[in-house]
Amino acid sequence: MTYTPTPADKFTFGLWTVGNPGRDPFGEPVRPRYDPVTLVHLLAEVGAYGVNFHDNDLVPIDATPAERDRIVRDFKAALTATGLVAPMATTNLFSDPAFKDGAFTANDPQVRAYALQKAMRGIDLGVECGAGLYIFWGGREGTETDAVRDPREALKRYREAINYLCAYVKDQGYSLRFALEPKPNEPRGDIYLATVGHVLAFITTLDYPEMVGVNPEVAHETMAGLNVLHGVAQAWEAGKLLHIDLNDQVIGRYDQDFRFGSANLKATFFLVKFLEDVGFDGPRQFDAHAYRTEDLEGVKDFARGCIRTYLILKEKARRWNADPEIQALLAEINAGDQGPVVYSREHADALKAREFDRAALGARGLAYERLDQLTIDLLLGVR
Ligand code: DIG
Ligand code: MN
Ligand code: MN
Repeated sequence: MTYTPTPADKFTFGLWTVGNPGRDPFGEPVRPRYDPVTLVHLLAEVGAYGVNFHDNDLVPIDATPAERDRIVRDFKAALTATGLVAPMATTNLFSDPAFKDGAFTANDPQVRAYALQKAMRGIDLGVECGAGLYIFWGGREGTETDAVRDPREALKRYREAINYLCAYVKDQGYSLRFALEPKPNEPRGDIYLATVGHVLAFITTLDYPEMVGVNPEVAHETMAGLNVLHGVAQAWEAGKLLHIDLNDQVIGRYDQDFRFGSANLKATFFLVKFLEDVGFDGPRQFDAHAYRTEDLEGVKDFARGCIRTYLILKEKARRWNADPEIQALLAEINAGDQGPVVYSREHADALKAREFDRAALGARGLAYERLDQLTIDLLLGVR
């Protein structure tokens, strides 16, 4: 196996990932800021299918209209030259000091209005570059103290903004869907819509829920102490898994956005297996960045590593699904399964009258240790 990516894998990176200059709260940038065209060519070199961007990753917030047009023209030319696409775009509603108290949920109505304007312009830019999906990550939509606003007011403002922007997309006739990206905290002390579950519930309250899905991120669900696969599977089952941010994370830490699979290999394996088993057809975005220790070659190593690990685990998943001992064990474990239970008066009466040997139920060995060790053996390359 060569683990060489193809466009069919739909691996994407944001400009902000391979373009991350390595600044952190305790240190200055360690890498130059590369222009979007350079980054597009870097992503083509490592085998990406596409490149995503925040409005200001591409067009500086203070660019003149003429500068904007030139930048967009050069970016689209680089896409054409490399064959890359731009499937997703988003708005930076978190860097500028104007958003220090949030954007859509800020207490200042002028800030909320500016955020809507910036989002509409970002949507226009994304559509102009070919995006079919627009992500909202509310990095500043939160608090350090709940003295400042009732959380219900925050949710109402968030809902108004998403409803307004859905209406804008419909009015413009754009073929664009939205995906909300949850995160529990950082940069705000606590962020609204903290997990996949919060977002799935929130979507049901919108005017156009059919236009809105979820963009789970591995690091963010992990920061919340949750099983990433369970959230992703619930989003999928709800028909709301429109996109996914792949990276890795050590629990209990700030958002590390590590190279995919570099921290929790078994959890990453089961996530890849799920995405491949269900035939997830969305872009697989690596929303991650290289260690601060790296130079440009190291950034390429990082990007190649994200891709390589995904492809290795995709092959491991194929082998897990074909492994006779693993599949025999699964068949044994699930032998008694009689399919869905559907209520009827007769069924309920019979079930209430049934005798169960509770001791025997508790005594049965389930061989999960053997099944998990076979998985570990497979991941460690000894089967
Ligand atoms: C961080 O996880 C966020 C931002 O990078 C961006 O808005 C979003 C898009 O994937 N992820
Ligand atoms: Mn993150
Ligand atoms: Mn993300």
